[in-house]
Amino acid sequence: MTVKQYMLDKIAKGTMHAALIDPDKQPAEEAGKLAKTMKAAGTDIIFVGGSSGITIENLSATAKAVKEASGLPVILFGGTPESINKELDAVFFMQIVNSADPRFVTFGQVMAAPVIAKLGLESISMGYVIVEPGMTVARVTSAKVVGQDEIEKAVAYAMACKMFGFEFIYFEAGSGADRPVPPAMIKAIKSCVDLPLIIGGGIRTPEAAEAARLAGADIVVTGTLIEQGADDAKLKAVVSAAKGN
Ligand code: 1GP
Repeated sequence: MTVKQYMLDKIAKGTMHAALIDPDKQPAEEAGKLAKTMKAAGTDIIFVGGSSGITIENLSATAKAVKEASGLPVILFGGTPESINKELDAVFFMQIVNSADPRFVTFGQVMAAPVIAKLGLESISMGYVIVEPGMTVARVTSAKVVGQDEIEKAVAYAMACKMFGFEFIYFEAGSGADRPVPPAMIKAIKSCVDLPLIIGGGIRTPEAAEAARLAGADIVVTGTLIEQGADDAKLKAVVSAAKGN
């Protein structure tokens, strides 16, 4: 089964939880342990990637360790064209739709496409929109962030993603954000655009995870909480709230 089909099957039954593991934040062995912990907490899929410090060495070692330790599918989220490798199960072929830097809109993807084809990796297209505060990813990509209260603009971005033909959309408040994507924005996007909707950035509590799910998120992503070494009970509470079980 493809990773895309795995996600669509899960989404058809309810909201998924994805754990984001940044290969730059810990050695691969430690990443494997985090993935195993997250699998026990109920996570459905592991996203690997980050905004800086990604190399083919740390990305491939992390993807391998995560897969071996958790048995969960591993999908590249972000990263660089040079770091794509055969340890990945799939790649989110992303366009940062509101980046003002063409490297993140087209040129990086043009570099990555032949590598993905040569390795025979599954590629899943995704429109990625950065919402205020945006954090590091907004700075690195020179994004024109969507304001927390700019709901119409967020919906317009989502509609454009649909018209571009993206398979998934991701609305991102930025890793470590003090405010996640507002539930009202999630609800408005979901009511206008029928694409699988991924929400991440600043989700660190069961309340925030539940709010994203109830507003219509199909996949809720958490990263910082995992990196900060939250205890097993907290991780399980956030994953359960994201999934509604
Ligand atoms: C970042 O959306 C993800 O790309 C996760 O954000 O680290 O704030 O959980 P956090």
